[in-house]
Amino acid sequence: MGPLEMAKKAGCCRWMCYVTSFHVIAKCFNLTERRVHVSVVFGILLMCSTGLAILWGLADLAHNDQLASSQPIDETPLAILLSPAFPNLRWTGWESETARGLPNPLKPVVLTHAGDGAKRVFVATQEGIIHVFSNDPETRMTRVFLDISSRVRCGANAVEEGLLGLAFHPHHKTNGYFFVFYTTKHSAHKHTNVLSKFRVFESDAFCADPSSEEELLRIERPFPNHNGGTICFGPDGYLYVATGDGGGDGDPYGNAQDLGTLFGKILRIDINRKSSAKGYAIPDDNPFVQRIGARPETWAYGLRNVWRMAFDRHTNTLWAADVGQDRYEEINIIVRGGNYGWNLREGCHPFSNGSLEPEELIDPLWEYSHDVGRCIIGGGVYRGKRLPELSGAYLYGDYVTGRICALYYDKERQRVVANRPIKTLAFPLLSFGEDDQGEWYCLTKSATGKAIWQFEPMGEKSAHCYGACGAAVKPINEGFATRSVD
Ligand SMILES: [Ca+2]
Repeated sequence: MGPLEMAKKAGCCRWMCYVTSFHVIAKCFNLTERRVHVSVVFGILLMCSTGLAILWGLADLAHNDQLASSQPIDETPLAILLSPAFPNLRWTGWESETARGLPNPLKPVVLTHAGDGAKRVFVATQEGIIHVFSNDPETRMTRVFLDISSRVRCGANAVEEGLLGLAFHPHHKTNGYFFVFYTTKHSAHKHTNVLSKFRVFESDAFCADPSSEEELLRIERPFPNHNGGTICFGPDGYLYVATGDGGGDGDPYGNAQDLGTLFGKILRIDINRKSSAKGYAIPDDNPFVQRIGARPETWAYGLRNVWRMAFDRHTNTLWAADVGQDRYEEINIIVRGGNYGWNLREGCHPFSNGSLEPEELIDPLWEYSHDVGRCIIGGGVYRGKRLPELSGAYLYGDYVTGRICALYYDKERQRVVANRPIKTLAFPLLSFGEDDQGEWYCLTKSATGKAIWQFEPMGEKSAHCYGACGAAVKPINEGFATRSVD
């Protein structure tokens, strides 16, 4: 029942009650004709007032709707801050300087878990080393789980390349498999990404066998930037892969809108089966399997450079942050077959001479302009226990400003209701990660090795440890060029 029907029904019921009551009263008390006429006049007056009540009700409802649509977004800072998650942790094999005395910052880009209940944390660095350690704040030393740095291309002139993705097989506990997405040195083509499967040693579940690599997918890229690189398993058991648009400014080849390429997509593949020509199979219900000329791996498209996507472990919704180019950074909920607009649109705004109508494209549920930040770092939906006020919020940040926020999305009303900043040190944020308990961390480039940060309630000590509130945007001065990652 709509608002109009509700108001009418309420008003009419009231009027019928009044008139009926007067007739009953007149009959019961055997009133004279004159008195009944007076009653009728009085009834008419009541009817008019009931009509006014209907109009009043409608006006009230309209006012409420107006309030709902113009309700401001809550942007008050959260009483939460970041603190070192494993303050005593040392990274096996890592030194803060190279042998030649040059700075050698730690660059962790993935934090995840094996889903096996063993309470281990895995952290992958961009240069190609995966560390593992116990999920205990007192942990003192990592162990090298896998070192493929000799295979990973991660140069100073290609800062977006390297080891970019890591995901454990849903049945890792029994089969020992995990998957890695990286830029390889072993290719005649300079910029080549591979998706590979590895497994742990049968004799040691805490150590991966470097010789177990099985390459599943190889993508040769025209440019070194926009590699995407996030890989994660969905609740359906399929592997989702973000590819990036192939690089260059403005997606010069129109890859993201071209269903015939793997660029600018989120792929969905079945790594438990193999088709005749591929290291994986295509799920039958992928959206473009029947379309001639389309790559059947495609799950969603029109994406520029998704830097981190993650499934909400409660709702199974896939959230993806897409890095913008000139003006806007955006957050999307990914649906089957969705076209997210790039390079016809940037955020909710036209880009280049796009020909598709906006209604054919899915706008982000949230965007921010380059006045606020320049390069979004996606996190995920918080479902941990330590911070109830974050429950259901999507955590994300910005590489250039270091700003971190919790975005609260009302699924029923399909609107963002809050975007609340979290106090930070404005450090060079690289990524986010979730442990097996559903707690989220953020990862930063670090000269000291202090690179994993946890969210914690703001206590008294925070006032002494940290300066201005994280709501204030401060630039980073660790030598990061504004566009070094885009
Ligand atoms: Ca978009």
